[in-house]
Amino acid sequence: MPFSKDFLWGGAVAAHQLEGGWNEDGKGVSVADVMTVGGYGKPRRITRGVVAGENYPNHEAIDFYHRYKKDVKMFADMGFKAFRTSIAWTRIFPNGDETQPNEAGLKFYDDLFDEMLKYNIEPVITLSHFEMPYNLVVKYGGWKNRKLIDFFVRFAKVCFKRYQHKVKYWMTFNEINNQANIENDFCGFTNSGVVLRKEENPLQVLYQVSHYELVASAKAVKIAHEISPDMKVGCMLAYQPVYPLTCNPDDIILSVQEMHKRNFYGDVHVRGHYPAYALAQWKNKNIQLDITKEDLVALKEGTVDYIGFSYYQTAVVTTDESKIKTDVKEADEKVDNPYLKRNDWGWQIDPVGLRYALMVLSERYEVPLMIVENGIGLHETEADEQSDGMIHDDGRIAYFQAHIEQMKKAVEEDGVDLWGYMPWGCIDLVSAGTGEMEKRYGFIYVDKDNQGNGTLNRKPKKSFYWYKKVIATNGEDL
Ligand code: BGP
Repeated sequence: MPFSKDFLWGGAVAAHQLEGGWNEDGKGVSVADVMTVGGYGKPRRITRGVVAGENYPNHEAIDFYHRYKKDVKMFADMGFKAFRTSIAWTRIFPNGDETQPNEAGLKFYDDLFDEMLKYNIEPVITLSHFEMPYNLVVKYGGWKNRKLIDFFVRFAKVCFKRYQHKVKYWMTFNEINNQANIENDFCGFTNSGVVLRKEENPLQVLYQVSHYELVASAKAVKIAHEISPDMKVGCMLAYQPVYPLTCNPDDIILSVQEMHKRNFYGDVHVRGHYPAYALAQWKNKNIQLDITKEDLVALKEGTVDYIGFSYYQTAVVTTDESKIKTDVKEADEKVDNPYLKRNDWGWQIDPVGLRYALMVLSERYEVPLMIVENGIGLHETEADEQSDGMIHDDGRIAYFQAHIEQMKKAVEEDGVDLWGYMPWGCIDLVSAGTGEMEKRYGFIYVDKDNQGNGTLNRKPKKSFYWYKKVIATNGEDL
């Protein structure tokens, strides 16, 4: 049996994508609350403050805030051992810069964690998942400002202290490396509250913002360990391996350079210092950063206990310009992998890439790993229901079968120390990228459409029963 008996089978979500209740019980406005709906090829926009009728996707989301007891019960019915969600920073510190937390916000997560623990579901908690107080953007310019370190650390400390007896597994920033897309408004804004001005050097901003976040993360890790050595704090990376298109040595070098962009964050989080390739790049590009001696000590003292990562797809790079598509926006869509298919949103489906990611991360860092996101977005509506009243999401089942097979190999044949598997969007929720409901990932269908209409009723899909069997057999019966 490849998986240990306490393997954390479960599912993953993020506060702003499912909770709703965006202005209830003292919650402040977050960056997610000022995003518009977008769509495939149509990026979400950021409005200046909340604009009525524009920002609805995350305001109600799927109303988990009021329905969590029933949802957690459904997760328990599936046999979940773990459930990954995030704490909305704005429920705890509505503006981000106050000194006293909001008790009503803290209580919500106390109740949620109690509900999970009632069913022996282990909470796996991200502190900041594409979300932060909007006030910190308006007043301080988001993570461009060093002051954010203290605000985040205060928030982290309050959470660690309050939930130390309920939450063992933590992660600091969701997909911290996704801000390497800082030129893409969506990623820079949601990850770091950063709006890039024309006169600014994107790389300078990227690394300065990253530095402050890495220091904040390291300080949080150290504090968590001081509060309770039982708490395990990880980083969270979007891990998208990059393949060279050919064995042309120039393609190989390019693929390694592309991987540096992704590994940079893991390198600092796990090793506690900046890698040589980053120092060389900063020197060559004349990037001057505000880094103090104390910061470097903090990075060393706050290395992570494990790596949590999301895996959706791989990408291909080449130096052969004739193979690079010029009519697509997303970097991952520019070069096709002739061996792989893409989903409806252009994401390359590559189960073997998951094994590759596990091998590379495990060899590079020698720390335990946790897959905290993986899955496929599909178009599904109630019209797809079969006579048994269920949506037969066979495509999702096939996707997971193939990925879990590779996960098994990584554990059994490659010796990877894997703690858990938490597929993304285990219940349909608002897509981070498009702001739509239409890109569904769930084992559970939620009745709501892109315009925000629907009963919000929940219904198991066929994959619900399939995943239940997988968990019950500890991954033996796929
Ligand atoms: C990850 C994010 C999630 C999630 C997922 C799917 O990058 O951490 O928040 O949404 O991707 O992305 P999307 O919703 O754009 O399909």
